[in-house]
Amino acid sequence: MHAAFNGDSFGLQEVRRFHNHPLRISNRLYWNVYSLLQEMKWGIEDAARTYGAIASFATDSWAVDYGLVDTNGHLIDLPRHYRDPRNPSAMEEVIRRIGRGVLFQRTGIQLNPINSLYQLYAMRQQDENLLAIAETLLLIPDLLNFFLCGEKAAEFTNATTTQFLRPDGEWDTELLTQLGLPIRLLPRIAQPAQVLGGVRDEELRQLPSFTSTKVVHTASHDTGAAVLSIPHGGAHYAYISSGTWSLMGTVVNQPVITEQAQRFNLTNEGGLGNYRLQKNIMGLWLVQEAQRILKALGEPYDIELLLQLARLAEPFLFVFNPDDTRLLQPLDMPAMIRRICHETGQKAPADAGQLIRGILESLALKYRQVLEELELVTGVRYDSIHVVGGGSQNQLLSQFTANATQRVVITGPVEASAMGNVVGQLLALGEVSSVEQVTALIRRSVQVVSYMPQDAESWDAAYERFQQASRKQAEIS
Ligand code: LRH
Repeated sequence: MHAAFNGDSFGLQEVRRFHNHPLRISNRLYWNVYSLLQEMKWGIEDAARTYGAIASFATDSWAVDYGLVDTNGHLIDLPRHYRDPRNPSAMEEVIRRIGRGVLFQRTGIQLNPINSLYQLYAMRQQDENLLAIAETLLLIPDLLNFFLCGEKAAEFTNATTTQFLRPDGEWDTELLTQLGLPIRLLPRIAQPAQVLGGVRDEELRQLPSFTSTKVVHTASHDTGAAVLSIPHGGAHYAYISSGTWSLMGTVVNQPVITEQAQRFNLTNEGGLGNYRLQKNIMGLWLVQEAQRILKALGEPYDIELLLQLARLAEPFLFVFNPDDTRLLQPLDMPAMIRRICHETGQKAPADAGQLIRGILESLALKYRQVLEELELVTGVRYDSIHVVGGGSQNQLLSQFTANATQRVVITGPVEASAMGNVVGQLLALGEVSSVEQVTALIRRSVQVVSYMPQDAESWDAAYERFQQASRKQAEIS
């Protein structure tokens, strides 16, 4: 994305869009980070050709995944995908050794098999040889920054998602040592909204005026960036950063590390001068995977068509907890959902419309549950829910969310992470000077669409069924 700031507001133009498919080799899941780097470089070149001199650029990406580099700066292996099947058992083992309560209290982070801590532990169990030659662990945006500018650092917002950062913002070397994980891998921690360095990449340096382009640390965790772009009016609000995941939470000043937060398995992820008290919900991954299988079966899979079919399908045919760990990486999503329907004594979806409707209704009901948990933990009632990110374009889900929660849902911006990314750069470059200024700037730059709650009664009844099904799922899985 290219951003142009006129001192008052900013606009974004898409420069280049590319797929990021996981790569499965022998039932291991990787990210092709070399192809991401190449696409990024082409994107930067395209932007420089079209728009001329570029003041700065910054990278944000999904959290938790990392690459290991050796003393000569070689990437040792392709970064593993957080959905790699090795992680859930590694988490169980770490829990056995350290204890659930201790893990949460030391880090404030939700116990989730995707966290870097469990990935690193799995690596120690299965690939100790790779670990032995590693010098530095770099999360995905840190790794891409290293490729482009040669600097090694762990940007704070993303580093919190590793689950080996303490609430005071320092690495938890004691926890790693207890698990036999090497602390020599940890780079220095760098705060967001600061300049990291200049461009070292020889090809990029050949671009006009690129020798003065700065590489900046924005909030490099995409969710951290997305939440910076919420056009809120200052009142109490909850948010959903909606995409492959649904990240639902609220912004707090300090991590909330209480027994209740632990019981609800909430997380505290680092932001720009604040934290996000949040739950990571399985999100539109369920729909994306359903689409992949429908396509393979030669059935309709276009999202607009599926949403039209879902609109016409019977309401509440089945409801389920989308956070069932079996849904993290099933090879056949619709089959796994049908299995959950049978296990919970419900009718299973017979066609694509029913399937998609049930998924969206279940997500909305999950949002209600998480909203209730957030409100219990903070003691605050949230009058509105801001939905940002690609999923905010899904009108059916937005209406369901308003209905299930009986709160006003305000959607937009769609390109939330990109907007937040830009804001981090404007702060780093001194173009804006405070988070308050940022929100005013965002409100001037974003258009929103609101949804009013409807059908309270039928959604209340469905919520009862959702809770029953969730309890049953917890017994079985
Ligand atoms: C969303 C996200 C989320 C993480 C997940 C790995 O893209 O960064 O915040 O938990 O990806």
